[in-house]
Amino acid sequence: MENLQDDKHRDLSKNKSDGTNKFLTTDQGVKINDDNNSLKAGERGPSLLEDFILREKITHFDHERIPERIVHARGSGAHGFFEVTNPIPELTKAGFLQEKGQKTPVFTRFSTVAGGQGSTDLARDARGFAVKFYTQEGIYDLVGINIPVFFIQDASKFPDLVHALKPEPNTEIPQASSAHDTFWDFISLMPESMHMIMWIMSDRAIPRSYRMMEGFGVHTFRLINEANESSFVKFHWKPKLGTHAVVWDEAQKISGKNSDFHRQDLWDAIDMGNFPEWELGVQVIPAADENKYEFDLLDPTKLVPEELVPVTIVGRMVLNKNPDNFFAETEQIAFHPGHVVPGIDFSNDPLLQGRLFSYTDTQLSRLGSPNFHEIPINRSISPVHNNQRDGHMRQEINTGRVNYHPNSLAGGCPFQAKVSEGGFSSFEERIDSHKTRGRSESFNDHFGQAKLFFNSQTDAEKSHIVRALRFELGKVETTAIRVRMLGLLSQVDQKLAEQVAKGLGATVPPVLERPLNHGVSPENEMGDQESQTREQSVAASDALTMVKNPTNSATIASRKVAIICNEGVSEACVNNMKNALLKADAKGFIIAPHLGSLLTQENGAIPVDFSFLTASSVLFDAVYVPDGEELNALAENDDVSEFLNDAYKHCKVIGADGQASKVINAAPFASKINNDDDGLILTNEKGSADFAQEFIAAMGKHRFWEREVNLYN
Ligand code: HDD
Repeated sequence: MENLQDDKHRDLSKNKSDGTNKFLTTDQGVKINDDNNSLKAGERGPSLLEDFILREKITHFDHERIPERIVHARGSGAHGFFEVTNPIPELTKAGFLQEKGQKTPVFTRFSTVAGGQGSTDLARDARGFAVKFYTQEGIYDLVGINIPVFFIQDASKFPDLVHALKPEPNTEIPQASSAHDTFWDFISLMPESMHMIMWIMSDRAIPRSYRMMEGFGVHTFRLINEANESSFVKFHWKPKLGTHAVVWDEAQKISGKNSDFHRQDLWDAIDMGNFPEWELGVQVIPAADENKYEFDLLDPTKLVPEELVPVTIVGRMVLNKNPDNFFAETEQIAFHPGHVVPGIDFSNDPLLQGRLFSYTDTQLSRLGSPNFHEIPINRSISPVHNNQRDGHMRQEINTGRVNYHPNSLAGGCPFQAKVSEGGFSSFEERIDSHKTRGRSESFNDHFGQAKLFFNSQTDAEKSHIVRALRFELGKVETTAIRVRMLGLLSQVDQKLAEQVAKGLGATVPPVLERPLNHGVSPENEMGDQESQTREQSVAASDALTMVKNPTNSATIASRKVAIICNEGVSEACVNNMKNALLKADAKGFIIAPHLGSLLTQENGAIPVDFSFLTASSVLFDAVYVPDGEELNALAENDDVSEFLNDAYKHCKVIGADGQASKVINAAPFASKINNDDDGLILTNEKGSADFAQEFIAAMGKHRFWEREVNLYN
């Protein structure tokens, strides 16, 4: 019997472009006649086991999920390219860094660390920044984060850190949040984490967009040149759009309004042709300078201040294509810090050394097979020839009978490559030492750079750190953990600790004579190595703040402005602002009490993008209320008040022209307005070009922190 109920939707002409017809088939290629009904013994009878079409479909469905990543489960990625702008052959023989203009395809995946796959994008967390370079010499993965340091110094503590950070095992609460007892219990006993804690409590941990984050390789790596000379290197990604964040109250609200905020932001930007771009920079430390600094280059809780070693830009990365299929590409991509190419090598950083084991191991259980390199997104573009064979889901059909080396039957093929032929050889570092489980004394300074980071922040940023710590420790139920944390914070900055303590209704304990050190238990606070605070040769660094970050400029490219309108809105005002925003590469969206369109003052109609139900201030960078006729109704609308109040509270630009100031003056924050507030742009004029320019210039200053109560100063 023919079963073509969907005949009326058929358009076979659309399906011929790739030369195949697009009939529905089974996985074995058999055309399916009815995909809507299972095979039954009579129309009202039981289903038949014989129905291979039903069984195949359900079986495949039953196995559609693979284990999520143990950390970094939630992420988004995109394709793009890396282009060399400043070749560095004198430092590295890596083929993809040799010539100006040389391009290498990349796939980049951004992620949060703690939450599960369906968790919110706006958690307070580090963000993964992992780049796969498909070079002519094989795959190179730079698997970094948006923070230049890490919590721990030795890989053996990573499972403990992650156990403590993830939801507590008895309740599986909380999701994607470090604000709970087990995390802070662990941290309060691990003073080496204090530098990273300062970063995580700063606004770096709540980025405005993946496109507005710096990226860091964290560890010190090695570059090796043709002469086999090695230098140490730190990798940096610098975003073209500057480094920006949201505020914590905003982050929590975004999590409710659109928990896919960062994922959608990345997708939409690429979809609209606003391709995000970063510069790749290197800090190069000559081998002879290995022991020159007050910190150890091998200690991943330390950064190299840019004042000591400047960042040299070597190229740029542009992400210009969204994946076609999230699962096939973003989910199945397998990164590994051990995927390196000749010219790049490892340092002895004990965290990096442990990572070199972990990543392949995790892919084996996550992707389920040693053949994960054959999944299209993971495939090298340079040819792969070896004697690795078989295993689950093997794709390659290797021919011939020789699957070993050395051999004579295949003429010795595939051959080993000499170094001069591009063969990888590890840097021959001389090691003359005792086998030990110890940790170098040069790793003992746990507070020097935590202070450097904190002292580099502006007052507003310090205040945000106080607020974040009050929030996080305020969620901790065990008093002893809070007190231990206050003790550690006081070793970073006494006033910081006191301000946090005030919010917790606690007092800062006196500093222990010998502070806690590497992971000691509370009963045995005297470990065998002391932690110290070493004077830093750099007291403060602008590269470490977000407000004064050198990557920032007045660009508002790709920013979103909410234009709050009602019936009778002035089309002239709306168009004036929309056009000015477009010229600045930003975009205005019409938000109104209802969807559809609005009748304008000029008797035209403008389409509405969002209603107050589906939009919220936290999803936009600034708010504008244009002149119009039904402004009293807007002024009395609770949704509008909340919209404007949030924009004000989150220190965003708010503008109104013509009669629309009355809407601002009716908002709850009106009594607090300070005449010096440069983020409030109000004019009686209607639709003036100067007004729009002033609004855009104010947006270029990003946020107006003066509105906040400062908790530090
Ligand atoms: Fe890791 C994933 C970055 C320490 C073990 N890590 C993972 C991802 C990033 C990082 C960006 C996600 C990659 C993706 O998008 O698929 N990890 C870091 C950084 C670290 C770090 C910058 C310290 C400097 N990681 C670290 C240690 C270990 C791991 C010390 C284990 C000893 N990381 C893993 C893992 C993951 C992972 C369990 C989970 C999924 C995956 O590898 O592919 O193997």
